[in-house]
Amino acid sequence: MKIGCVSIFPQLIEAALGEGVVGRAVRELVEFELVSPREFASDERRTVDDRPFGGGPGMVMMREPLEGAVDCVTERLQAALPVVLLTPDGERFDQRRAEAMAQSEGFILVTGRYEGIDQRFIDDRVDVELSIGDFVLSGGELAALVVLDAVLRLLPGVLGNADSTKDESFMDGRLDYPHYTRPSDGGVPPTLLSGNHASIDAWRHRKALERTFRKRPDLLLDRALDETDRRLLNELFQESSREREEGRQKG
Ligand code: 9D3
Repeated sequence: MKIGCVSIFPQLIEAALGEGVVGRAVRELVEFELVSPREFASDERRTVDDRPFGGGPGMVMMREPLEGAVDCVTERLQAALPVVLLTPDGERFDQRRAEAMAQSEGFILVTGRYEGIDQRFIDDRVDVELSIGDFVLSGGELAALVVLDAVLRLLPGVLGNADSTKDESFMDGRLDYPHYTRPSDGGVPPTLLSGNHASIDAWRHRKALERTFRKRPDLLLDRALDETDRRLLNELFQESSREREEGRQKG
């Protein structure tokens, strides 16, 4: 896989890539090129931002240094890769997108600072705009690292444990079941200590669905449910209606 990254704080990106699962992926499995727009500023002071036409607060990132950096990364990677801009007004990044990106040839992440980016750079060069959620960061670098982490851990050979991402795509669209470890005294659901793997699987399946229903019912809305899930959800719904009814009677 080929990944390019454009940022005026390359040290921030680099620091995070030194360690852990993602660091190893980048060193061993990814052709990675990191370039700062400052290298493509045209003045002595390496200016990459300027005041907005029309006035107003804040500064705007200039198009030329960004274009120079994207061209440089493209040249070094020898591939025409999609340019992904991290921006608060992008489409929401999610697991589905991470999976698609993990199966691609690669991409170039572009991060911004300041109030915004010259719209002409976006119009001419950006293929996808992504946001990691509805909160305000001080720049796109941490968002780019979030995207990198989510994508790179999906590459074959990154996790060490080849099974654990499979299990995730099986559990896709719902929350995890609760986990327990030693000591086994008290509070551990007896099924988990029974050694009966069919009933353990059934218990985990039901708990995963129950947690999703209680904490993130929105996740159940966009997925197709099979027969077992529909039956379990029906039971959970009846149970919670009964609890609500009892609550009302007690006051
Ligand atoms: C007043 C308008 N602001 C938009 C909410 C301007 C602005 C604030 C913060 C523009 C850029 C930023 C820096 N954030 C990112 O670059 C960013 C981001 C984010 O702030 N939240 C969630 N996802 C992302 S991806 C990039």
